[in-house]
Amino acid sequence: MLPSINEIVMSSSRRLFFALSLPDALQQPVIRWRAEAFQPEHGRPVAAANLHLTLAFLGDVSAQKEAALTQLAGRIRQPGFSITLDDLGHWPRPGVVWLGCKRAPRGLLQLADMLRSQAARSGCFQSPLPFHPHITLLRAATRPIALPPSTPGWVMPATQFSLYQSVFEHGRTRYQPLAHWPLK
Ligand code: 2AM
Repeated sequence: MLPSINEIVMSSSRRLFFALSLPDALQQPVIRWRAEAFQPEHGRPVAAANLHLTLAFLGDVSAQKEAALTQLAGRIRQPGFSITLDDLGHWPRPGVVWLGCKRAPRGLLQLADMLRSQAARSGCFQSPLPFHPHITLLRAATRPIALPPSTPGWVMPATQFSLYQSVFEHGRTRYQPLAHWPLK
């Protein structure tokens, strides 16, 4: 049977997003703390290598649009910044427990705003909800949870941002970095 137009379009598109990855040095402290703070029934822990803060979600993007967005991202000139990870929350509807910041640094807001505007202008649907910077720690967390009163307040340096592909294979989601750009 011949593939439908939809199947042809989908096969040449990739599910992409711009994000800051959690630096290697913070991955183990965060997952050790998470193991103490949460029980297995609270939700499914996100793999250490997948921990990231999304700046702009692009959805399924054609190769042509991906090339245009990559070029625009490469033109962004911004200094680095640090994010204090001192906030924690639970969104029961999507079933997400997240780590975030009480005060988002201006650099983070500017970078996300720039990438989200470029994405919108390129035709990628952007949620009308305000940007809420967060690192998803647990998924499938739909039941009520008593959250720990505080976090250790790790300081996360952001020295680069990246374009990722979300790849679903063998029943798992993996985030494949495609390109990085320095913040300096
Ligand atoms: P989440 O962690 O809050 O689920 C890759 O899927 C990344 O893009 C995740 O960080 C995810 O956020 C985010 N994401 C997935 N779908 C999205 C959507 N429709 N709008 C905004 N962000 C989305």
